[in-house]
Amino acid sequence: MKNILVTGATGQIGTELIMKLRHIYGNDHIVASNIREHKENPIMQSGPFELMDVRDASRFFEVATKYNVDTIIHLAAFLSATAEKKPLLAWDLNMGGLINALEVAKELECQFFTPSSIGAFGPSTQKNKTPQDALQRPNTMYGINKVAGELLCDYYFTKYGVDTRGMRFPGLISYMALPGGGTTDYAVHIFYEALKTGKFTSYLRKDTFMDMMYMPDAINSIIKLMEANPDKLHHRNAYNVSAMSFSPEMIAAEIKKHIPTFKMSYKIDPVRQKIADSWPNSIDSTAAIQEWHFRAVYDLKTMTADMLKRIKL
Ligand code: AKB
Repeated sequence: MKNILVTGATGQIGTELIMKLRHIYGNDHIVASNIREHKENPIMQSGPFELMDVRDASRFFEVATKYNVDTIIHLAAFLSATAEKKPLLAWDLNMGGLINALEVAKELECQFFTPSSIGAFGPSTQKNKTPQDALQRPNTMYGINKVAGELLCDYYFTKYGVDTRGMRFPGLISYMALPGGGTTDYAVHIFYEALKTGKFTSYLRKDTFMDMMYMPDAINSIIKLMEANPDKLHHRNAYNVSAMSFSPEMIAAEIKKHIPTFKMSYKIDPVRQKIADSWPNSIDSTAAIQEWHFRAVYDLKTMTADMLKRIKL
């Protein structure tokens, strides 16, 4: 990885990933791109930035060629709850953007990463310790996009030799940039509300288990997977990765250890509850551990303590 183009750069993953990549590979070698500018975002000042709609194939080629990129990290996408509200737009952005990104990677012979998700599984998938190779019949637009995306990445690898790599991310928890439009977002917002108001209303039932990961682990995993020996990667698109699995009542209890007056209430959003119910409770990361030594450092306890320490209101 020498010159890396990151799409969806001002989002939750992009912001932290770009800061880290610029630190490792040098500011000028990491090109951030997004559909709009976010002046306050730290990535806008620390290196090259290009306005780009990933659905615009010729602009994608233009930006990638201008910076002579050899790696594309394609993050621009709608998350699950937004995709469920706007399914046609989600298809257009999530699939249209991905095929353009893969075409550029093919033409310019780039290494390629795009995230999949626990959303690539559905209600008929084994719920606990979901294996790497499990039934994938999601019933959400996001899930359909993710499964099609995994297959498309496999296709570009086998047919054109594009070095595609991916992970099925769980909910990602971070303090630098807020998530937007996801089903797992509650696990970030709860910290801000706990610190601001001392209370939080969960839109998911208290016993809804989902996989999660703290952002530093997610960022390190992306870099580790991209630097892994290609000969060892049998699953490529995409690896199950998880650091912890918890429910709203469990994270509330952990926050209470730091803020004893914290109060949790529940007002269920049927759309997000239905999505969460269709996803696994916990996935099995064995293939990622075996093939490229995936490892997450943070668990619920250490992530909670760090979030509460680092959030600046
Ligand atoms: C979402 O909730 O949509 C995402 C995801 C798990 O893919 N955070």
